[in-house]
Amino acid sequence: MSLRKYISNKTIAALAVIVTVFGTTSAFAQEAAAGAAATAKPIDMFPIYKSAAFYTLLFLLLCLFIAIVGKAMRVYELTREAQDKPAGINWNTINGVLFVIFLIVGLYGVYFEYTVHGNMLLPEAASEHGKKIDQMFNITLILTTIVFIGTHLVLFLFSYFYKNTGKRKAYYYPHNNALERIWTIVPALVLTVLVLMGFLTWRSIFYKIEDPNNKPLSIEITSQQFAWTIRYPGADGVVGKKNYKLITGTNSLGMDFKDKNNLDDQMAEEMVIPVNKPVRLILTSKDVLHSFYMPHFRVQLNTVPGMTSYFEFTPTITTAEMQTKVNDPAFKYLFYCSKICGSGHYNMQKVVRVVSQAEYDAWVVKQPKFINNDLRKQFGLPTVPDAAAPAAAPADSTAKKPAKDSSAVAMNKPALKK
Ligand SMILES: [Cu+2]
Repeated sequence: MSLRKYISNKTIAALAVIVTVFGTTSAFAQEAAAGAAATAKPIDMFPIYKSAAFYTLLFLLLCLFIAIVGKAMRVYELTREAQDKPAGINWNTINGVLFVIFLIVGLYGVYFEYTVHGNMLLPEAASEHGKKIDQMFNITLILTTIVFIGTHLVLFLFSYFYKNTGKRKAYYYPHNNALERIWTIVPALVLTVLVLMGFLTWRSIFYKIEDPNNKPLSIEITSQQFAWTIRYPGADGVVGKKNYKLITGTNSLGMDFKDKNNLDDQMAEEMVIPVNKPVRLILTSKDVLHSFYMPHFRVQLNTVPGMTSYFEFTPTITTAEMQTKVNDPAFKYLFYCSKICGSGHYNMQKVVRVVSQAEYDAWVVKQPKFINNDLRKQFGLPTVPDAAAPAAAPADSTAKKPAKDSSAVAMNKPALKK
């Protein structure tokens, strides 16, 4: 017998497969039994489950399994064909049933996402404009869910009910103007409404009419790799000018102390804001693009080097109130960087505390000033004897100035004039 004939002999091939399978299985079983006998305690599989190689092998094994099943079926069909018997497997029915299974599993997945992961959504918005954003989010979610479920029911059930049975012939239906109009106009109208809502909400957030009786509190936030600097305006309510050319080891923000508005500016380790009072964030960056992100307040805006951006919002729920709402006494509002800005990006977060006006007033006077004697000397200002102490006392006499518009932050301008 030639080698070719020897290999194609069915009986021998089948025997070889059985022997190989039996041999490998028993070898593995013996090894496992020996392993179990030698080591009394079970093997720690945790590091294996964590490795990528394990899942790669598992995936390859699954592919191999599918390939073997596929090949076996092909052989079965070819054998029936060669023997002039009718096809053994009705693929149309199998495909139809698979479509229905996919529909059921998929819809269960949607239900799971809405209930289990839906519970992990952010709590209610803690700011005035945040309610509008949540409303838009919910409307969009409801509309898309209805369309999603409707189209998927139609798609998969049609595939099941109208599968080829050999008894029907497909109806040739190339064109229908009425249908074309409906599926163009309806989505266009829905999208127009959604886009307009977004546009109007955006305008209401970014183009506010200032209430003279409730002027916003200005807070400047400067981002850098990988930290935030929070600057409060001090007693004058105005955040002073700064210039990147003045940045030194002692003057990390490059504050221009020739601008008197800078003399009472304070630094803070956390952002403390009074409830129901508008806050005007002045956002700048020292190096690369970062993104200022306060998820609970639905606030997010990039901080861009060389340019100042503003975001005004009004917090409506204090930290203590939110702790009761989410039933977590350790709850804290935070702000983050939401732009992948480098290796320490994950570390860019700070605490936000929303408190009553009285608590805020008591806190803010305790915050230290940016200016110190080194900076005073540098800018030719008279030094004060006890500069090390935090500025609990009222601001310097030089800093007294009536509160004007807080938009006095004009980066670079003084330097360019020189
Ligand atoms: Cu960042």
